[in-house]
Amino acid sequence: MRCDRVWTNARLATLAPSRPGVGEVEHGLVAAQDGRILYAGPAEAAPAFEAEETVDCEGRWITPGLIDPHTHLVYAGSRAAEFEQRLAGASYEAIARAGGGILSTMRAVRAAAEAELVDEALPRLDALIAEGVTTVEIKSGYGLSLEDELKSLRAARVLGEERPVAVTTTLLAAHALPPEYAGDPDGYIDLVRDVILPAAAQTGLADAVDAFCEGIGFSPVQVRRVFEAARALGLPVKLHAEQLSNLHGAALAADFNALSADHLEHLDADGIAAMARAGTVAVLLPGAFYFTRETKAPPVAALRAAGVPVALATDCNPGTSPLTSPLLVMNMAATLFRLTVPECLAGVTREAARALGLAGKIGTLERGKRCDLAIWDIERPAELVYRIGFNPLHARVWGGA
Ligand code: DI6
Ligand code: FE
Repeated sequence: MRCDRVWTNARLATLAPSRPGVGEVEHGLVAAQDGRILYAGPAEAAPAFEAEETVDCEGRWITPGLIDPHTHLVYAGSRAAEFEQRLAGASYEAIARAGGGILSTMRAVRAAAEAELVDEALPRLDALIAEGVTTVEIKSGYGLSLEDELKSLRAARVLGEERPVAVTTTLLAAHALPPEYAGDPDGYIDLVRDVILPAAAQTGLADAVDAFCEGIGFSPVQVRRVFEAARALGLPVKLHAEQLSNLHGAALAADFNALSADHLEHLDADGIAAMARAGTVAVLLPGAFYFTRETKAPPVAALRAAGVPVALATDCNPGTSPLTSPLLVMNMAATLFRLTVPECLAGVTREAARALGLAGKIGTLERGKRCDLAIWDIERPAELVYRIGFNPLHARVWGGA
């Protein structure tokens, strides 16, 4: 059988749901044609391929390309000074209420041209790519006006053209209250619903809609209004929920068949049951948990028992998770949240794809999926989770190339 490329002499972690654990194949082979996986499985069961190019993996491990399903990669400026304030005792919420936090990044984003946003985000994107990321979700949410939210989404799209990586975009206009709407959050929600959301939908700049449901963000009633508008426009939703307190945001998200509810440290049993019924993915963000010194971990055992799929993401953002390492995310998820190695690997591949609504297209080594591979210099998959600050990526393949 003819094909473009085969990778031989590899050990595979297919993450295919039909196989146990990481879907290990000891003597594996992957074949690609037209950017898609034609075969991934045991070499002895493979058809006889006639490939344009054969890559000998010399026993290395191949996993699906990694997927980061929750980032705020597009922003300007730095919050290192705020970090120093926090080290001196100020809380994240106190800094936010004093006009710092998200609003300080908003000022920098508003002042930046689209090309500057791209330039500032590229090193962060490159750091993800260097660890095998082949798909990344990027949110707006630091513009907080029509013009600046669309500018941020355009910058995210440009990032996907500048690098060999798939970018999905999320409109997070309901992230914080901009100063021109101080005292009038419902007025800002009107703007999001009636102006920003329709514009993002019409221009095709948003693949999904997100909101920050929190005391320092927006109330469940306000989030519901945003979600109703998203539904009317045919856009899927997801939610920052139960990060700092329990406002029952996850259940609200599940009511709208959300792709995911994210953070979830303060999630309760009703929220878990609602997510399980709706098939809403739990996206855990151990970087933000670590960086804000949160002490209440998300209810991982209960999520597992209820069969809620669990994904992992960097939450890369300047305020609570200045993190661009999916490998460190896996280590933190194992150490801080007690995920197993297969759960960590599924969290950055198969379940991350599901959290983006792309489960049929990416996230596992299975026939028909886009040929996104990460090839690692490791002896066993646990090394990807176990080591800290070490990157064993040997090569990365995006769309077969
Ligand atoms: N939750 C977070 O952790 C980030 N946004 C959100 O909704 C924080 C964003 C920031 O501080 O800049
Ligand atoms: Fe976030």
